[in-house]
Amino acid sequence: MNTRRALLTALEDGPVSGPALADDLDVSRAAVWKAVESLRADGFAIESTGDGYVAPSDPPYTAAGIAFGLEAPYRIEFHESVDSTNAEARGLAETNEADVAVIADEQRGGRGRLGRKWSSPSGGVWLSVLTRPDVPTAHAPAFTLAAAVAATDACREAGVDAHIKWPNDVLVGDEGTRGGRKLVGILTEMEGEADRVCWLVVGIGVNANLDLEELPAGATSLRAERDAGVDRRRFVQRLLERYHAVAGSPDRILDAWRERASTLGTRVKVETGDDTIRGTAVDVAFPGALVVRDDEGSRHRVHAGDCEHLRPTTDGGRS
Ligand code: BT5
Repeated sequence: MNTRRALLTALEDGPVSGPALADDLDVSRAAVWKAVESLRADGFAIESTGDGYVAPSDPPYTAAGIAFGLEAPYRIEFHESVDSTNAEARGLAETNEADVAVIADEQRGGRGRLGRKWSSPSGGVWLSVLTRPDVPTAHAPAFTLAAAVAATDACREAGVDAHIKWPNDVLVGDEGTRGGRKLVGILTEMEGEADRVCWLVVGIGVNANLDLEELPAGATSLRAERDAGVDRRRFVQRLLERYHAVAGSPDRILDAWRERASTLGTRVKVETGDDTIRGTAVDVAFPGALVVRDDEGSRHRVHAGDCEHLRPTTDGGRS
């Protein structure tokens, strides 16, 4: 662990003195001082007191602030503005990094699926997690489901009653024909080698502290839904902690997804590119296929596509 990270970890347990830390880490006092200064430069205002160094009471929304108290094993890379956190994370994948969360306040070229654009003004949570899970490439869609579960939980904890629409949308409300107002979008990208995942980037975009005027029609934000902004630092910590926990328990992902999904039990229209399937969504199958029963009673497994909810459900499997 580098000195900066070790210092952040040590500060979680209260004041720590420079000499004690230098001893613990077997580094020079100058190295400890350098780490303190580098964290301060990152907005993490460590105080020097008679008892030693003390963490700021209100950590900022920066790399150091997010890393402080985070119970997930990701290195945090924070940017004020980037083209796309997914593109940044892919760049890191080429340099053999793993377990990094790239987070930005603003994206200038945020990306959706199939070349679509993702509006990403300052104030949102735009985040991509780079991991190297040792699984077959065919399992990659399960990580999209895990991200949807994690995002739903983080939004619910923030007081917004979110639910999942297959495969990758987190929505609020059921009105209209599309299944609700879109709060979160997820874009998973990966590279495989010999049928094993080499790297996986799960991009999660949450409309956090944004006004509806800043977003496309049909979108909503945490701030609009709860009439107050969220603490993005806490929100991101919960999101990363949930993602780490859910993605790390592959046999529980499907059940967790089913419990939070509004798609199951709903009449849907799914566009797969070559085909349009109408029917009732009856289940989700590993690693993420939607099972649709059409009006003739035939079952279809849909692996990718755009899903429209045809009418609101009364019993659709929401928790
Ligand atoms: C998605 O695509 O929903 C995936 C979005 C992933 C965004 C994250 S942010 C961090 C990471 N870095 C990136 O560059 N991307 C990821 P899709 O299902 O194709 O939905 C895209 C459609 O949603 C657009 O065509 C718009 O209609 C709509 N849309 C665009 N921006 C939106 C927003 N901020 N909120 C809600 N809807 C939006």
